[in-house]
Amino acid sequence: MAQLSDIANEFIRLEIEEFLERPEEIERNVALFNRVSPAMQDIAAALIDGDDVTVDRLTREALDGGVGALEIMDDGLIAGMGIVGIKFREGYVFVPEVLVSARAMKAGMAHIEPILAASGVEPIGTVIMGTVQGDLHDIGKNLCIMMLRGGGFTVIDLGVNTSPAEFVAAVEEHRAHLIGMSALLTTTMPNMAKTVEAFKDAGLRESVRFMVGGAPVTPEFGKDVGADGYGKDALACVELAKKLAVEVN
Ligand code: B12
Repeated sequence: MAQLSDIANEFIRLEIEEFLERPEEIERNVALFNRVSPAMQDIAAALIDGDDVTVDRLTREALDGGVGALEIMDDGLIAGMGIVGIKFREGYVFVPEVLVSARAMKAGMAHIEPILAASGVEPIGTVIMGTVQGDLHDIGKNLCIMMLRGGGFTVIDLGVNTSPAEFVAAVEEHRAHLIGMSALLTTTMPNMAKTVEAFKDAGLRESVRFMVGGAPVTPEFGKDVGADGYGKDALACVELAKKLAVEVN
């Protein structure tokens, strides 16, 4: 079994020791950081520490050293944000600290995005993506957008706090058939259902397919709100978009 003491990065070891309390989260993170390379641990540590300059430098160095963009995204940036999320939930850090880590994440993503977007394939279709009304979280949505663009989709990004009417208007304007909704708050998840309803009211429900995602969203919840599919992460989002694109093309 993976041991805490086997994790190369001392900062990560201390973070797990000091801030993680739930046995399943300790076990998951010990296993995760034992699996990822020391270079990815360093990126995760700098992100947790909110050090955007170091995240920027380490991401560039890793890419120059031949590490894949996806590996950096999953094993460095998202892994680090996972710890930040737990510290936030437990009240060890607050909104300003999380924003500083989010800025560090953006510094790393700035190098990764062009690589993921440069696959040069013909557009498969247009996806309208937005975080639902009342919700300002956009890191996960932006990762999905990067991956969708890299996977050959044209993406219209409606940003955060997107009302049902804005989703409908964007679909009409861009003649799109795929919609991706992101929600990170249990209080905003019901706005996914409201958006699906708005499409029914506009007589457009049959011509579009809905994808839903975000940390608190589950496949069951997706079914309940009348979505056509749920994706657990950005890779799953692209797979789902490809599957649904076939249905509406
Ligand atoms: C960063 C963060 C913030 C930042 C957001 C910065 C930004 N630009 O996004 C700031 C500090 C602004 C913030 C604010 C708030 N936050 Co906040 N935040 C987080 C945190 C720590 C990380 C979220 C994140 O970026 N994760 C990393 C990304 C990569 O993961 P992801 O979003 O899940 O996305 C992945 C998948 O879900 C999927 N996916 C995402 N979207 C989609 C869409 C589709 C279509 C598909 C297929 C897939 C998909 O793919 C992504 C990539 O793999 C989470 C904790 C957590 N563990 O989630 C809390 C969290 C979401 N926040 C929380 C709270 C409470 C708040 C505030 C209310 C705090 C406050 N008191 O003000 C405000 C709300 C503001 C608002 N109205 O939205 C709670 C929500 C609790 C709940 N039950 O609803 C959480 C869970 C923390 C906690 N445990 O308490 N937050």
